Amino acid sequence: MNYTLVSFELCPFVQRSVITLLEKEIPFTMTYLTLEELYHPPDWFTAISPFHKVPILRVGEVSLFESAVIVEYLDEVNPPSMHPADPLLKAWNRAWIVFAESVIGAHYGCFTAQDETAFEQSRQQLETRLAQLESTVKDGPYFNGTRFSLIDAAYGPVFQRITILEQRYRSDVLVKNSKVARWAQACLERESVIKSLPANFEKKFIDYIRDKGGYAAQLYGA
Ligand SMILES: N[C@@H](CCC(=O)N[C@@H](CS)C(=O)NCC(=O)O)C(=O)O
Repeated sequence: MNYTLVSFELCPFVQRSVITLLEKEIPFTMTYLTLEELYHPPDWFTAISPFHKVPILRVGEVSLFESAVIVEYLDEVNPPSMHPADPLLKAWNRAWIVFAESVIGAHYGCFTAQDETAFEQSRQQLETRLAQLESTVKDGPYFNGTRFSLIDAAYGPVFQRITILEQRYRSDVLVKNSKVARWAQACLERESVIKSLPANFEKKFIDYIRDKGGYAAQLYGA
């Protein structure tokens, strides 16, 4: 099967699919939307993306949307599965993959905050979310132990972004939650997670924050 992934370079949701494709050694091609095209989607993109969001996975004539669904599809048709085999544990993993979107959202709120109040609100939300996550993490190094799973592919991208910004400013949000911090480190060191980042990602990410202006730009963009 020939897969094409429609992407935007800074998107953590796209990266989930890239990590899954790399882990499974599935060949694929990428098409990138620019930031301008993401804000003002061209007709070809609105025709295949019902919510005008990336990622889109083109599978023949079908355009799949929603990153969690895309990776489930890739996992199902390209065994062995990257989910745990036990149905209850699999459902538990899926539930916490849904939760990842709120971690990504809280972190997005931090690095796009226009004023200090908005920043502190998002920061607080991120801390709450990571503390909730802490209670779910076991012995590691990955969420399910020694085996890298779809849930690690879901969190790896947000751990990368949190780490980049923590290194530029505050350095406590991950460290406060030691089990999450250890899990994050294992994900950061995973080859597929590293390779899923586009070239010069950190510079592009910081440029994006700087261009958004406001409080976060002062904090992280210098
Ligand atoms: N729930 C979606 C979220 C995808 C998403 O928010 N993508 C962002 C880029 S990171 C996007 O396309 N934003 C454009 C828009 O919201 O119009 C998924 O998991 O695929």
